[in-house]
Order: sequence, then C-alpha cells, then structure tokens
Amino acid sequence: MRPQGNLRTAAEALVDQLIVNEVQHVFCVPGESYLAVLDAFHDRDIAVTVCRQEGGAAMMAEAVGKTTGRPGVCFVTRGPGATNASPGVHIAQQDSSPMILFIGQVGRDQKEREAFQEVDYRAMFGGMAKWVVEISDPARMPELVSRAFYEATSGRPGPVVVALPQDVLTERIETPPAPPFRPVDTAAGAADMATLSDMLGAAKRPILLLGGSRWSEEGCRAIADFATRFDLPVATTFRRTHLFDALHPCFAGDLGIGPNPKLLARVKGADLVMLVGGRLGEMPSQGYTLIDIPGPQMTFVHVHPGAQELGRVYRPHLAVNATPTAFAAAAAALPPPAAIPWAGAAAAAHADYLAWTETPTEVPGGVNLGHVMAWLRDNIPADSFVSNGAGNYAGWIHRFYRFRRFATQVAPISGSMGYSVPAAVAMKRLHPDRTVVSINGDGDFLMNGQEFATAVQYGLPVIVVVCDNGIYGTIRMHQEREYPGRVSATVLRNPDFAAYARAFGGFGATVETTAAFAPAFRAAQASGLPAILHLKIDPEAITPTATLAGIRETALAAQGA
Ligand SMILES: Cc1ncc(C[n+]2csc(CCOP(=O)(O)OP(=O)(O)O)c2C)c(N)n1
Ligand SMILES: [Mg+2]
Repeated sequence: MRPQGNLRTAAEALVDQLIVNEVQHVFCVPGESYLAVLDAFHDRDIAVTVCRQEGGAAMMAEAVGKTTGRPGVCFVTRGPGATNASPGVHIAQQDSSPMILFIGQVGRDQKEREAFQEVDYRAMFGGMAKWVVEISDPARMPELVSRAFYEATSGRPGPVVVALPQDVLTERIETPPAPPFRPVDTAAGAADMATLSDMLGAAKRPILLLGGSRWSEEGCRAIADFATRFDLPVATTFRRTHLFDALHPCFAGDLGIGPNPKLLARVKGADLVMLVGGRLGEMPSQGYTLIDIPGPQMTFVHVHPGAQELGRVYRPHLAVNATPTAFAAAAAALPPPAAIPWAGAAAAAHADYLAWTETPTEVPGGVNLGHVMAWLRDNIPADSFVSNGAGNYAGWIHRFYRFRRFATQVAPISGSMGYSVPAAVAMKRLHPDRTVVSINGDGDFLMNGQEFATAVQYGLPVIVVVCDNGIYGTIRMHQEREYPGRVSATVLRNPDFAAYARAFGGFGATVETTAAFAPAFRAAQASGLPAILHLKIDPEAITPTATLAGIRETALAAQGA
C-alpha cells in the first residue's frame, strides 16, 4: 500500500503493533479478507510462514506460544479459514499457551446478512478462547492488539481471537502505536512462603509436581535448586517432562498415560503434595483418582498463575497465585530444615524412574519403538526438540525418551492428533541450528502431514518419524477392551510414506527393523533435507507392555466370567 502522508492503514498499524511486541514470526494461510495485512507484511521485518492448511498454521503458532511463553501469531481468512484453525485454538486453551489468532472478517457494511463466509467469532470461539474481539473502529487497532497480548499472556495464558473486518483494515489512522506489552507477573507473598516453610517442616513424605506454562529456563533452574536442597522427589505432569532434567537425581518420572505404578503410589502416599504450575487434569490425575476432590487427602499446595484455577477442582490447604517462575525464585531462597526426615526419598524415586525407563520392553514385530527412543535419547543433542501428536506410539516417547532441557517437549496436553509435524516445522523455523524430531502415528501424520511441504518450501530439515501400524491404534485398543473382537472403523490402508516424502522434495526411507533405524536417521541428517522415516510397526505391539491379542483375550475372559 502506498504511503499517504504519514497516515498508516489499520492493517499497517496492526503489523507495526506486532513488531512493537517483538513478534518475529507469523504463520498463515492467505485469504482475500485480509489482503491489506498481507500487503503490510511485504515491507516489514517479520518472517511469514505460509502454510497448507489453517490447522497446521494455528498449531505452529500455538507451538511458538508453548515454547517461548510469548504469543504465537496466526492469520487466517474468515469462515473456512477460521473453522480450519480451530484445533490450534483448542490446544492453546487446554495447554495454557499464549496465542493470537487473527481472522479476516466481512466488511462492516455487509455484517449480519450472512455475507460470504461470515461467522460470528464471539459465538464460535466464546467457550474456547480467553478473549474474542472484533475491531470495528480502525483507530483502536493499536489499543486492541496491545490488549490481545495482555489477555493471551496474563494469569493462565491462552488463545485470543481477533476478527478484522475487511474495510477496517484499509482505513487510514493517525493513532500512534501502543507501547510494548510486558507480561504481568504475580509472585508468592512472604506469608505464603512462611506457611509453605511450616508445611515442609511438618512433612514426612512430600512430593513436588511440576506442570503448566509460564515457566522459563531460569524458573526450571531455581526449582531444581529448591528440590536439590530439600531433597524432594519431583514428578512432572502429562507432557511437561521438559520442566525437569530426567537425569537429575531428584527426578521421579512423569504422570501421564501409562505411568510408573511406583510413582503413582508415591503421589497417593505423600503427606504433602506441592503442585506448581499445573492443573492436575484428567490425564495426570489418572482420571481424577490420585487426589481426592474437593478435599485432598494430604496437605495440598497449589501454585498457579491463574487465580481461577486455585480451588477450581482441588481445595488447596495453601493456594499461591504466582507464576511458576516467580514461585521457583522464592522457593529457591527457602532454608531447608536442619535434618530432612525424608532424606533418601528422592534418590529412591529416581532409582525407580531409571529402572522403569532404562531398558526397552520386548514387543512383537521388527521395529521396537522402545529401542528407537533409547537410541534417540543417547544420540541426539539434549537441546533437540521432540514433537508428537496423539496415539499409542507416544507411550514409547513418554517412557523411554528422556527430556533434559526446558521447552524441548512439544506435545499437546489436549491430546490433539496432527500436532507433531506443524509443531516441528515451527521449531525448526525458529531454531534452524537445533535438531527437530517429529514423531507421529500413521493416523496422526496424515492429519497435518501436508505441512511437510512447508518444511520443504522453507528448507527446514526436520526429521519426521511415522510409526505405521496400519490402525488407529489407541481406538483399536479401547475397542478390544470394550468390544473385544469387534473391529470397527479403526483399520487404515496407508501410502508409502517414504515415497510421499520424496514426492514433496524431501528424503524418505522405510525402516523395517530396529537395527535399520540408526542408519536411516543418519542418512536423513546427511541429506540436509526434510525427511520422513517410515517405520513398519507390528499392530500387535499396542503398548510397551500389552498386545492387542492379550487385551482381547482378557476382555473376552471377563465377558465369559
Ligand atoms: C484430532 C483428533 N481426532 C481424533 C482423536 C481420537 N484419537 C486418539 S488417538 C487416535 C488414534 C491414533 O492413531 P495413530 O496416529 O495411528 O497412532 P497409534 O495409536 O496407532 O499409535 C484417535 C483417532 C484425537 N485424539 N484427535
Ligand atoms: Mg497407528
């Protein structure tokens, strides 16, 4: 758009406001509804990643929010663009990730006629987004975009949706940019820390659970320091393993799907649980069975940045409305008791963790995912990103891979399939020098596998692993449990995924044995191209410890009984 005096269009003001807020990347699928914004990108220093489907674009933005703590930004068109983008909004909600989704909207003069692709975004995203706004006054663009950053990041972070009527974007405005946003911090007060100190002083079997967002490298260091000095066993909640170094002597394991039974017993038997950052939702709480609701059976300390989360499910004995990072700094300053009654508990818990995860279990078939994860944990740098979506294959990541650095686990707490490839593309776009491995199920992969084209387009050599067992394995497992032998809608006939990779201009290899994985991975790296490794997995290998046939037999026996 040509400058006219020194007035900016509202679209230019929008992009300027992103730059003021240090946004370096946006992810989009273009649409005629927001051409003026696309035009504003043309002359500004902001990296645009154009994607193949809005679901992928929105997940990329969510992954940026999840790993950086600053809003990931996505632009999509009205109607079908917005509906396609909705999974990213849902993930950002459940995963407490800051994200801003900008959606083109029909012009103000067409509103309420159900004009072409018109949608009421407040109604559509009302129960999912933290805030939905439609900007109808161009002059207020800086103000409302600034507020979007505050809404997305404050308290418990989440998604914000901003609808942009087409005619608003092209109007010229005089309003100067708003000042840059600063994330709002909340810290633990001295009285809370004194109470916590007393609770720790009275405890015999305490455990620390880490989860949620609003962590930072510095926060993770401080909490590790706190745990070390108090000799506390530390567990992480579902898909937040990266918050604590798996090889730290206090690490007790992660609470997710298929956790170590010894860890579950430790949490249930604790007399003090400190939950920092997380919500202990259905997955980590093992279907809300670990801790009594509403009154926990043990002394329960809950630290969360969102005031609304405190007392929402578990009624805490001590509620601390603080970001995990600020709390960790305060905790690191607490003096430990002179004699620690639970001395040795952390070492015992860590020994249990190592024993549970050290040696892959034997499973049917030529490729054992346990050995693949063990190879990855020993051979890729600790700062590598590992992403996944949803499916039983992820159980092997959770059990046998070891996350050692903050924000290296990029996985949906919301359990959304199709997340792995977009998340990996986003990580490689942000961090070209770091190794990025995307692990997928065969069902999972084809939900957003087309974003492999985006990896090729931007020269992003991610390594995509497709675990092909020819079934929607998770659902088949539940099916065999509930309706043994009655297979319905869970079988997949798959393409040749290595050929798919080559067709896109990437590297592809098929892996039929465990031994063939390492050379294929090295060949993928050596190619310098985005790569897909197609792993042929025996469908019988449904979890690290169960087979489909075994599950079916048990279910049939129970029916017969
Ligand atoms: C978007 C979405 N759709 C459906 C589901 C339900 N679901 C959970 S796991 C799963 C099957 C995953 O299959 P696959 O990716 O092949 O992995 P596998 O379980 O076979 O290892 C399905 C359909 C979901 N979690 N997310
Ligand atoms: Mg599968």
